[in-house]
Amino acid sequence: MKILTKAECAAFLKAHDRFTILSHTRPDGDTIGSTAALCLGLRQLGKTAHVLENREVSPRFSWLHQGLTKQAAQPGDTIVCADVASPGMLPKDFAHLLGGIHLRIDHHGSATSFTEEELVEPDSASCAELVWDVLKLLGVGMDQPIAEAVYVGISTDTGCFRFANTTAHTFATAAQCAQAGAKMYELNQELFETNTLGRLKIQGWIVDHMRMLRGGQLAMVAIPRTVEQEIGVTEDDMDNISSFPRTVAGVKMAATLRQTGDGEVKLSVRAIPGYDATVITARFGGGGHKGAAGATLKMDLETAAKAVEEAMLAM
Ligand SMILES: [Mn+2]
Repeated sequence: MKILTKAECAAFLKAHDRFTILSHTRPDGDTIGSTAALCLGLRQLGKTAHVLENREVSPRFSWLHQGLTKQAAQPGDTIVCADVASPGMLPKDFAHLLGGIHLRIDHHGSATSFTEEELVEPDSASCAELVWDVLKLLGVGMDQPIAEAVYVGISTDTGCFRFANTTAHTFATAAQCAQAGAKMYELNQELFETNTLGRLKIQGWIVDHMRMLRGGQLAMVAIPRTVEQEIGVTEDDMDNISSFPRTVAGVKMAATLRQTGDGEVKLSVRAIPGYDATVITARFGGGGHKGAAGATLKMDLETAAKAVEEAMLAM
């Protein structure tokens, strides 16, 4: 594996002509925005580029891939993945490409190398701003579709410029998006100011059932599958729901447990700067960032809740 600078990454892209671009499983705005922007930028340079259709993309983001997808990579394609931190983050549909991925563009600090070459900048708030830096080096002009793809990546990975990862560079890139005509008000309304009824209902349930520990500094909630079924929430409704209990005043760290199957619980921990969410998830074989981390627990919900509570109180 070879580590590239932005300039070397640009040179690599310039030297190839036919691209298949991969996004990650449970795709978020950054992986969809990054792959869309990269595809559009390469096409602007006269290259043949497609994103590989990711069947997990929700309607919130699928419009960004419209007109860019193909069903399968062809032999001889240069394969690039964006915002994919580890082989485990590739969708199952893409697993057969493992070992044949040429380039990875990413911003995850905890990443595992699994491609021939990689450009990884952990200080970059989003993968999308990194992709744009590389495209700019190639002489790509920011048009409205590229601007909106980059903006969706940046804004979703920074919680609309509120998270601690937001930098001056993040704002500078967003300013270029604005200049190029990205409809920021409409995107912000849709991505950050709109709730589904299902999401509001599960938030209501969380408010009624979360437990406050250590004088209100820690919060935790365990959501049985039957509750999700009764309310009728979709995965889209539950997207990033774990950041909700963290928003209660005084809470430094919050743990959300979802019963995802019989004997399987998904744990998500959110923490403010100065606290490390991975301290909790590492105990259960998980990982992530200090501010946001996760793990899968092979136990029933009650046992899992007890174990997580013990882990939090042991901090
Ligand atoms: Mn990202």
